[in-house]
This record gives sequence, structure tokens and C-alpha cells, in this order.
Amino acid sequence: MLTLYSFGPAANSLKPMLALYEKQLEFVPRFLDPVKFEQHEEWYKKINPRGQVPALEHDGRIITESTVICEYLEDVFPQQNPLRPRDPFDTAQMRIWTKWVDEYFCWCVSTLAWERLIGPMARKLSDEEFEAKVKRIPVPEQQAKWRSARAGFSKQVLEEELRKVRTSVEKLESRLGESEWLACSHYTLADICNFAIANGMERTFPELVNASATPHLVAWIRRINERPAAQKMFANAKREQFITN
Ligand SMILES: N[C@@H](CCC(=O)N[C@@H](CS)C(=O)NCC(=O)O)C(=O)O
Repeated sequence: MLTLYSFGPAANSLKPMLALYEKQLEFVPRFLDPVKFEQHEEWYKKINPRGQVPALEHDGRIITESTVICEYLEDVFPQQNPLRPRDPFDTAQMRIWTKWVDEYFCWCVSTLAWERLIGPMARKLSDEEFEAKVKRIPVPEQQAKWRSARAGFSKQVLEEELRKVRTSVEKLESRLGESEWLACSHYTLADICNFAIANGMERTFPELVNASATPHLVAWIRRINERPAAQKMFANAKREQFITN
């Protein structure tokens, strides 16, 4: 049995969720509500001691780290719609793209999203309420990030992260101008993991991602959104999230 703990189909949570849908694997979706800081509750820290989503439970064993979960699903269910290339060179290209999203692309987008979304949410809490929430966060670096978001990141940090977002967008646009998919001639985990971060950027970074500035990136985002697996994931998640929360 497979259970996926997530915030729903966005960011790191989207990676294993879309992989599950693409592979047509049945799983139990467990949605956590970030507004209620559910990821820091004791019951969930027993599942992921880092207090973060996503986490996959497979027959009573837990796997964390979004990209690792995706590769785990490939290892355990290799026959079902493979999302990892057969050719070792193509697999290496796929891993270069998933490493890049995990170590670079994800972080600059994340800091700007925290400034815009988490900051205002954290400022709604009194100092006492906020400190009580922060105390439950198990990773010191995450505690610091919550504090920075509440105080507002410095102008210098925001400018540097925006520069990295711009660089990331240029890199994706350039690659997608020469190839339909990121790693090789077909759709792989490289596309899923980068789509997890890029989806929605037309709305959140309209000055950087739009049909005239980045036509190939926009077309790739559309192509993935139009896949039956993605459509089913978004439709189901809307309903299931509503029921769970
Ligand atoms: N490296 C981890 C990062 C996980 C992560 O940053 N999760 C975010 C959501 S996208 C989270 O749980 N944030 C809530 C928090 O840190 O309190 C992965 O890829 O799974």
C-alpha cells in the first residue's frame, strides 16, 4: 500500500504525486495544511523527522525527499510507464536536471514565494503564537527561514534570488528551444521535477515567464498540464483536499 503525505499538487509535493499518476499507481493521498502548520505536528514528525512534505509510506516504510521518492517508484515499479530513460547517458542527463532543480531552481523560487506568501501568513500571528510554532520546527535552518520570512528578507537577498530565477528561466527556455523534453527525446522525471517548480510561474513571475519572452517554456508547461495524468491529478486533488481539510 502507498500513502503520499503532501501539501497537494504544487512544488516538491507535486513531483511524487505526478509520478504516481503517470505510473497509474493507486495511493492514499494525505493532505497536510501548511496554514495550520500540520507538518510540524508530533504525529507527522514521526513520519518525516524534518517536518516537511512530501513523504511516501510504502507497506509501512517511509521514504522522504521528493526526487528520491520519484526514483524509488521507478525502482519498485519499473514496468509501469517508465519515467526514467533506459539509456545510461540519458539517465545521467535526467539526474543533472533533477539535481539542478533540487539544488538551485527550487531554492530561488522558494525564497521569493516565502517572501510573498509565508511572510504575510506568519505576520498574522502574535509574537508568542509565532515563537510557539517555530519551537516545533525540527530543523534549525527552517526555523531561521520562518523568522526571515516573518521579518521580510533583505533587499539584497531578494535581488540575488530574483537574479537566480531569471538565470533559471533562461536556462529552461534555451534547452526547451532545442528539445521538446529536458533530458532526452521523451518525457522523464527531469520534466516532472522541474515542472513542479515552473508550473504557475506565468502567474507568479509574469514579467519573466510569458508567451512572447519564453514561448518554449510556456509551451512545455502547457504540454505537461494537458497530459491525462496531470489533469486527473489536479481534478482529484481539488476534491480530495477539500474532503481532508
Ligand atoms: N528537499 C526536500 C524539501 C522539502 C520541502 O522543502 N518541503 C516544503 C514544501 S515544498 C515544506 O514542507 N515546507 C514546510 C516547512 O518547511 O515548514 C524535498 O525535496 O522533499
